[in-house]
Amino acid sequence: HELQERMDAIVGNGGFALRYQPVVDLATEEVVGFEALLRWPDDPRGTVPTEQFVALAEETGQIASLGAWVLRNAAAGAARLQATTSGPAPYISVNVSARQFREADFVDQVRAALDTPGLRPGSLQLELTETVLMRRDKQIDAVVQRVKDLGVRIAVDDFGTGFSGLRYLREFPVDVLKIDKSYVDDITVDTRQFALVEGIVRIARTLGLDVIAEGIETPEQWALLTSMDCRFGQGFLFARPLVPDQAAALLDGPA
Ligand code: G
Ligand code: G
Ligand code: MN
Ligand code: NA
Repeated sequence: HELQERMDAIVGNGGFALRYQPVVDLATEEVVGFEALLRWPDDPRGTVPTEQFVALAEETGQIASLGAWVLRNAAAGAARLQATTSGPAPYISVNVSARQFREADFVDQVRAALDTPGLRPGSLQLELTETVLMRRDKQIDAVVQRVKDLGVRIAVDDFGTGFSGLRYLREFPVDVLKIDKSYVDDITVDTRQFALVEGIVRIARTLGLDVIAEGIETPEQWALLTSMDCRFGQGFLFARPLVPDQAAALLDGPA
């Protein structure tokens, strides 16, 4: 459990890193927001994959302090990005794991993040996976409602990869569907995959939800998504997860 000890030390030193991947309006390529992505800090022994240490942190309970660190730092990073632009304020989207969502002080952590000086009201979004929505109960519903009341938007991450059915879309105050990369990958070669993505886009529009296609890597994928009126996207075609200075460079400068 060497990794576990190293993680404790890093959280203690505030030493993780965040990258910011732009979300763009597919019609205009304008950056409308960023997804905060957690990275193990550079160390001589190489970098640990995020899935791996997030999963470990969930098992050990360290996700509580790690998640709090992410929320705080993503909010501070977003406030700095928003201060660099005279254009519309980009939002910040933060991944929240199932166990983090159940921490007793989660709503307080969100409230604290929203109190970050300079962070524009309404510019925080939380990404929940279908796993969270699948295991919904009174506690989860109450937490979602409380963060929604604080003006936070709720996105369903990795949409289409869970076994959650669609019922929660009717019962749950979701704002955004993020179409998983695995659906986007084959839309240019597989007409069934194309039809599925088109169907998701239509469901989102009918329900009044925003939709973001994830993992766009080619101009052909971009063109097809635009042709089906998928409004937003992210992926390596537009930008990889960026350090703050690179992210700021994509925004209009100060007036
Ligand atoms: O950035 P990357 O592709 O390596 O992310 C791998 C996985 O880790 C993704 O599923 C992503 O949602 C998750 N992830 C990235 N950052 C965070 C974070 O801050 N908190 C949580 N819980 N998961 C994250
Ligand atoms: O589970 P989630 O959707 O949060 O995962 C986001 C992860 O996907 C991030 O780690 C990010 O680095 C990765 N990612 C984002 N865009 C692309 C892309 O175009 N191609 C690939 N291979 N990975 C991507
Ligand atoms: Mn995500
Ligand atoms: Na995803």
